[in-house]
Amino acid sequence: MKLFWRPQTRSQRALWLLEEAGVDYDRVLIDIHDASKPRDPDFVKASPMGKVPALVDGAAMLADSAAICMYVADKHPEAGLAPAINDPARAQYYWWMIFTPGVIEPAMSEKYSGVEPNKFRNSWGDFATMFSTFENGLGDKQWILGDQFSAADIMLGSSACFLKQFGMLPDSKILEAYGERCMARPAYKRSMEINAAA
Ligand SMILES: N[C@@H](CCC(=O)N[C@@H](CS)C(=O)NCC(=O)O)C(=O)O
Repeated sequence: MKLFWRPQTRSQRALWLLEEAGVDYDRVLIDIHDASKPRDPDFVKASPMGKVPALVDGAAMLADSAAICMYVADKHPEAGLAPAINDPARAQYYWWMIFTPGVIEPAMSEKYSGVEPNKFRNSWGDFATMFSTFENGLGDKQWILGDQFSAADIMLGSSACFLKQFGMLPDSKILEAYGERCMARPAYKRSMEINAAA
């Protein structure tokens, strides 16, 4: 597998997932700030929008951190990062995997840009609803699906960290503690070391 990535971006999620899965992969740095530089043709094919992360795995190729996390977690069931397809927990897994790109990120972007929310029109509701749904969904559980860490925690845990980094995390003991649990994982730490060394 070849991961196209850039430090300090959403690539962090794919790195973290690959480190959790413990699989072999190569990393290829992409300069997202200068699209005029020639780019690896595999990256161009895998990421039609020119965004990182992207992944190429033989004939399979895809972009988007959530899609990559789902792909690798399903391809490597032995890593235990996704409930089995016929496990009822799979339903909540889907919901929470989509919650970051479908709800958290647009709500963050709307708030950050100072756009007037319209929670009935917009599919992400609004920032306050996103936040209470996230917090209530986690409740007193260790991970979003309960005791079992999954790829959904990579999406949500990284989002909790991004919210904090952008100074957008409202007072929340639940999400603060969740972010800290995520950051304490050895695979998360390895992914941050890879980021720092690039
Ligand atoms: N939904 C995508 C978003 C990816 C994305 O926006 N990546 C940014 C970096 S965080 C990027 O590559 N920007 C460069 C560009 O748009 O040209 C994901 O989660 O992977």
